Amino acid sequence: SGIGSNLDGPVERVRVALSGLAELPQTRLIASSSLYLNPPMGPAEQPDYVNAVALLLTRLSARELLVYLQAQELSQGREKEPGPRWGPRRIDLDILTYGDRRIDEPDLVIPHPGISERNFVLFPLIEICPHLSIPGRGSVSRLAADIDGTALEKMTAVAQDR
Ligand code: A4P
Ligand code: MG
Repeated sequence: SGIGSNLDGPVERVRVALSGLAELPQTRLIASSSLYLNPPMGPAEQPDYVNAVALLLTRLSARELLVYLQAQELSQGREKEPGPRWGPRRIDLDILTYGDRRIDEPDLVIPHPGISERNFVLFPLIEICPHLSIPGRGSVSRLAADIDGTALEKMTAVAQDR
């Protein structure tokens, strides 16, 4: 799962999201990455994002998982109405991959179409599962080799308390 926030205390938002993931039914949180501070993709006149990724082991179907993730977004106060494309948000929870499944439906696309271009997804993924293979696209390490990750600032425990 990919996690992103750039509003209303993003570090805390991401932490709350991680504990929410750990408490999902029929699901175990296997690993979570560091938090990464990074500039916005999309409209530049919005705050920096904090991003992280988590590895889940779950018996939920991809669609059930999506429903839970959306419920968590709402419980963190994310507005239901979509804002501008790639605009600021309190919390965004995406399913990045689901095993080796490929799903292409109007409201659920897996693997998430943005993975291969997004440094804020690839570099955190490398941290927790470097050998993860993205169906149809190769391993995260190979994908990340083509991407500039210098704008990502890994947040230390101290910096996170700012
Ligand atoms: N949906 C389809 N596939 C999935 C999936 N694999 N996981 C559908 C989750 N949802 C999926 O999502 C819109 C619809 O996508 C959902 O109803 C679901 O059925 P949304 O979260 O409401 O909308 P969104 O996230 O605003 O859409 P969009 O355009 O996909 O935004 P992104 O791609 O998530 O980008 N910059 C940095 N640095 N870090 C960020 O995290 N995030 C965004 C948002 C922009 N810029 C960013 C970041
Ligand atoms: Mg989303």
